[in-house]
Amino acid sequence: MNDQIAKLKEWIDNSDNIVFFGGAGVSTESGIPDFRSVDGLYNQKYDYPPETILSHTFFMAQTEEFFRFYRDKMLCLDAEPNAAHRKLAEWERQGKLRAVITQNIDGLHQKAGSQNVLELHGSVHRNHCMRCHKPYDVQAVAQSTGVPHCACGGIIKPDVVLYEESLDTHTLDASLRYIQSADVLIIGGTSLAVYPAASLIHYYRGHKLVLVNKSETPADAKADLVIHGPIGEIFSQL
Ligand code: CNA
Repeated sequence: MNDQIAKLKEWIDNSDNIVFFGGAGVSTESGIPDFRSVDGLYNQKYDYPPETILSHTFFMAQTEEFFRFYRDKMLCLDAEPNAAHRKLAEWERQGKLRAVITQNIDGLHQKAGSQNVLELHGSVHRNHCMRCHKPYDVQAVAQSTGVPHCACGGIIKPDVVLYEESLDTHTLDASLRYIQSADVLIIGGTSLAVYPAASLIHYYRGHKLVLVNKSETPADAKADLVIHGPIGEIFSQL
């Protein structure tokens, strides 16, 4: 492990075109649970798996149950960035990192100081009325009960990309461009199981593809460097 971390450090020290692509595993050390390494957690309290509850069909059909789950599991407003978020923000400030591309919706990269964050799946911090499109902050959802409503009577919907919904094309295109031209691409804390986000890594053309994950991923065989472990702990050594 130490050799691998030393190798990664060498690549980072010598690059000014690092791109990071991450997922829920980046925030577990901040106390936010991911989906796939906590099997069965949601089933203790909910009748459906998270992918079902967080789908467009479920949102439309069982809106109140959606918000019960969403407030309980997806709104972790007291969470603080960990060493991984902070290191990425530091590399950006130093002119080494071009972009953070994330599947997370928790806003922790921005809280750590990152400026160029591409949120493929949106953010809990942005919400809008489905009828009049008035924007709302996260507190409007967090402090409401049942289904949150706008003054106009419309439902307030979080700007998160639910299963069955399409990704924002501008965010997707920009992410592709960063990955295509990256020197070092670090992929961290993602099971690479959710598409189309997971397919982004196929656009990388360089020779420094790094995977930092607690468990194996489908891309391990393709990577130039694989480090299995907790990303915050690993990044704090860089
Ligand atoms: P996932 O499918 O739950 O996979 C997480 C991966 O991270 C797994 O392979 C874990 O082994 C790994 N992992 C967990 N903790 C660590 C750690 N400390 N260090 C390194 N690796 C770790 O999550 P993905 O992001 O791949 O799946 C995509 C979904 C989950 C996206 O749509 C997210 O929006 C959604 N999600 C987001 C959050 C959040 O915003 N924090 C939380 C839960 C789920």
